[in-house]
Amino acid sequence: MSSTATAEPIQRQVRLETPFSDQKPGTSGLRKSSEQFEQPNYLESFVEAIFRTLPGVQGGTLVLGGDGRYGNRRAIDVILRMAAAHGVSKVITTTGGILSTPAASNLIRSRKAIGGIILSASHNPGGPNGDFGVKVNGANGGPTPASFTDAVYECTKTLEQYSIVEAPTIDLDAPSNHGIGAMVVEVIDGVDDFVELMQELFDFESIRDLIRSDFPLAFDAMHAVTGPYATRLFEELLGAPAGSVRNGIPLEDFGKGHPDPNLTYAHDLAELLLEGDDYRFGAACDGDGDRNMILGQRCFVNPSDSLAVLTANATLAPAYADGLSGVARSMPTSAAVDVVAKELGIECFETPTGWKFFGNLLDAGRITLCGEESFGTGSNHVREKDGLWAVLFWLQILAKRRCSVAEIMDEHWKRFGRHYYSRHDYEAVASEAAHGLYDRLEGMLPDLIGQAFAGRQIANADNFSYVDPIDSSVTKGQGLRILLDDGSRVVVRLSGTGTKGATIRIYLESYVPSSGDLAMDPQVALADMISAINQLAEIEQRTGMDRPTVIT
Ligand code: VG1
Ligand code: CO
Repeated sequence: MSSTATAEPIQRQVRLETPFSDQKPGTSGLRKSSEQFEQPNYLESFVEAIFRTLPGVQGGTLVLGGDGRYGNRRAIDVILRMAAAHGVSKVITTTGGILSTPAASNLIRSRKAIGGIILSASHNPGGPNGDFGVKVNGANGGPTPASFTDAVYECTKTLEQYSIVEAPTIDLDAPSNHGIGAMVVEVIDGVDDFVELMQELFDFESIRDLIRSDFPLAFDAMHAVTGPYATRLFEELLGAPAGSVRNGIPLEDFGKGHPDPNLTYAHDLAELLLEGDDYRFGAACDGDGDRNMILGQRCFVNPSDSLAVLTANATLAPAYADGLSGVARSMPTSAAVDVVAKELGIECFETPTGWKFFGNLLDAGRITLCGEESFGTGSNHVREKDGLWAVLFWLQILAKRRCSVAEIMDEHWKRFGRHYYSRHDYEAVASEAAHGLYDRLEGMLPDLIGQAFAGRQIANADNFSYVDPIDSSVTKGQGLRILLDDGSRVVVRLSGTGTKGATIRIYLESYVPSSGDLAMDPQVALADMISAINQLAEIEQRTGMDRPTVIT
């Protein structure tokens, strides 16, 4: 145990005029380029505002770690020294600073911490030319609500100094205990507690049997945070052969990749599963481990469908054997889960985009599972979406049902009907063009009702607004919805997580009952709606792009 006995706080003046002038109130944490984070006092100013705003800092326990990207270790060093200066009594951090977002959520809850600081820009690329991020989670383990981020923003507007101590950099190479002044720093293996939790939720014995029975699988960690977790889970505990986990070593620049588990950025894995026959199951997670993509042999599972399948099969996992209290999905996520919830007779909630909106429902016990179309699925076991949890859940279902992923999907659609679904992203659009397109479409909405659209009629059109069922808080302006008379719909949103220009997201959904054609290519099934929205919103004229950057 090393200790710096005299760690007196030093006040440093903040030189930047308004360091967060372009930080939008309401966004969770701060996600910017690495270059911006390297400006003098930039990280420190934001962290100061966090420590001034978070309840219980004096004498409290804090969880700290990140996805291993460039900037992770420097940020841990700065935050530890600032935590000591603010009277935090203990910081729990991890070997190599490696801690996935769901594992952090679990630690905050199990160690009764006041919250956690997670260093990640999630699925955005990393490295000196990539992005960095600082996320703050509260005592329930989940992303802090808008009221907290707004208060941090207010604080940064008038910030003039921050408080820090001088202390040698703590060695993160092995589990150990340290001290900075009176503050204890506990370095633990960030994988252990998470793996234990997974063993409580799922029947590892049955998954092990499945994997032993000629069931080759490929997991792509994308050189991001899930590598060490996946190696422990799949190769060491569940008996998958060495090499089943690909790109399993976390790298500061993610091997120059884009750690976003979708068909575009996890292309190598997608090709292995969709064009070859060597693997029965494939999966990938994002930079910080909260997203998941599920693939079967020649079968891609749409994330909206994944939530519906987990809901319909939940009782196959020990943790959910007694059934679910309810489910929730974000507004742009397809209504596939709604149909299952109706049949199960449980409540189904529709929330704005972003995991923080599930927090109140989970805390109140109103929902057990929830998910987003953006490859996010989770449950009440933590307060974040959880990529590896979703992968294990799928393996659990396959272990009990002993059929292929494609068969699970076919049977699901035969029972509940199919929600054809696709998301088209136009990335790095000039900000003015994107806002111009969005504002124009929003202005048109009232006049669209009753008009023809893709051979159908527009039944309703609005900008989604949400009243939280637990605390009655209202969140407005969450996305433009065009609802057609046959239940199909198009949603248009602007991304809140991009760092270059603006990203326009177009979500398309059309329902076919179980008696209809269930085997179409979604792009074909949705083709008329795709061209109708492209025309209506003048996408090509206004963005100069004749196709989306990413199609899911
Ligand atoms: C995107 C997704 C959203 C998700 C958010 C954070 O937001 O669409 O569903 O909650 O990323 O995910 P946006 O505003 O860009 O559409 V992560 O993996 O960064 O924690
Ligand atoms: Co993420």
